[in-house]
Amino acid sequence: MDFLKTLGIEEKNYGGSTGQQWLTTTTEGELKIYSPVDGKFIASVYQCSPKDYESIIQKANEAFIEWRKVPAPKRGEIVRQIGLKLREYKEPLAALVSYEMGKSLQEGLGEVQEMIDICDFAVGLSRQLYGYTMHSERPSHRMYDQYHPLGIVSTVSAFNFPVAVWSWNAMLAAVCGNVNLWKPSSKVPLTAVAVQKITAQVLKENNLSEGIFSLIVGKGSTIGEAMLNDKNIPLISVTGSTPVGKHAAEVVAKRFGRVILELGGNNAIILTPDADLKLAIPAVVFGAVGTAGQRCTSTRRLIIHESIYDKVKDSLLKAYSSLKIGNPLDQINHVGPLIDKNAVTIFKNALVQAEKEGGKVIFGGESLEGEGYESGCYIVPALVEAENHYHIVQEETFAPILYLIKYSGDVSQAIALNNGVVQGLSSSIFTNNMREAEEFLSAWGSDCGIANVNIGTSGAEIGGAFGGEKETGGGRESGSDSWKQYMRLQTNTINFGTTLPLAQGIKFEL
Ligand code: UN1
Repeated sequence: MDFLKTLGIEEKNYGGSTGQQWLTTTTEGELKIYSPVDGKFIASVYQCSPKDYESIIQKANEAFIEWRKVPAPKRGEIVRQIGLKLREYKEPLAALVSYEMGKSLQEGLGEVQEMIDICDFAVGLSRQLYGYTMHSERPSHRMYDQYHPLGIVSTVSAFNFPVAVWSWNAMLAAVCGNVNLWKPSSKVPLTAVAVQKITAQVLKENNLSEGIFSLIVGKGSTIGEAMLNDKNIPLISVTGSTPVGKHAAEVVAKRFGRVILELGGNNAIILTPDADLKLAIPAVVFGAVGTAGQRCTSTRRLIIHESIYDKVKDSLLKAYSSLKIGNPLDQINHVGPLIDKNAVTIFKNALVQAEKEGGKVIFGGESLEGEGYESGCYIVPALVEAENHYHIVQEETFAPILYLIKYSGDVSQAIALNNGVVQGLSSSIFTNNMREAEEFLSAWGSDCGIANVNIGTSGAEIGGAFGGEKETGGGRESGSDSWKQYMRLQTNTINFGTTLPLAQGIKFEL
């Protein structure tokens, strides 16, 4: 495992850092990380104590006082160097992402590429933190708005994108003048430790203080709760399940903090009679089985017009039969393991429930045993004929289950099914019919944060805003103008005249 050495991962690692300095607590429990790829022990990480949390916050607050004074393009220069450093470490970091999380090496490389891309995006952004100027209603007055940093921005990331989601938040937050605190998923803390060490090199090379990029590995019940309740953190970005996000939203709202929520998705692809199946079938299969169905944007429902239903079903059965399942570091395989054995149980239970509700599993569902499958986390992706209203179809099961749902009538019927769930992250339509495509994108079309035509639901580019509506939480990360959430908007009015006219024409004379 050369990549562990290259990344500075020891057999035992500390879980708290303010930059280059690491906190040395060892009494809060040790997370022993086993790879879902082969079940082998990789390394362990010590969790932080509430006292560690306090000292990290103190350092971060001190760092913010200075960091906010650094001109934004100079902050961008630091982020540019982080992007260069990530390019240097792309291969080993991708290998660790794949080995710790279980996604294919190609997807691990893609995830690190997303980090690099968001660095480039943030560098450009550092010269474009634009506000508006307005014309004042009063003579000799100038009015404009500007964006200021918030303070400590904290990112709580999920296991499925162990590094990219942090970078979407942290790189934007950093050029905006904030300092960052990262709480990674306890299932994949090693990649976070590795990234912390990479960023620390850049901070050291630039003689920057501790506290600009901090890491805390710890329990949700202590550290997570402390963060949610802490007025020192004006913004928390949470990626995770809907119940986790709901709790975070409630707690943070009580103290008037801000949240960016990127929660569950239940993403559908619509196949209309005009769909080009040469494009659609690979997009559906990648969307459903890529990352073993563990992306927020994974395709979970396929809404197929009855006139092409049998044809689509046959093509999918054929495609699924040719899937190679196994070690994701071996490029020949399409599908790797689920994150852990608990996820396998959840996958199997979902299939049982789907059948109970009247669904029919027409492919897959088995777990794999024997040579190469020792971790017990490998399963065969499932195809299930189902109806949209089943309870299990309404839920996000974080596994490769694709529900085939038939529709009749026109595209509005399909859109109603697409929208007929509580989540609202990603959605797609495959059609060559311009009217169908435009209706899908219209105000009465898809209600999701992402709506695509003739491409799948997953694999969003970093340049667009990423997030969704309804129980997906409403937050936006990454591209477009998501950066505005990491800043506070201030309106400034300046009187350069010799009188004091009041707005709204009010007369007040002394
Ligand atoms: C996630 O699953 O949390 O659109 C993020 C995609 C990736 C990001 C997914 N760019 O599939």
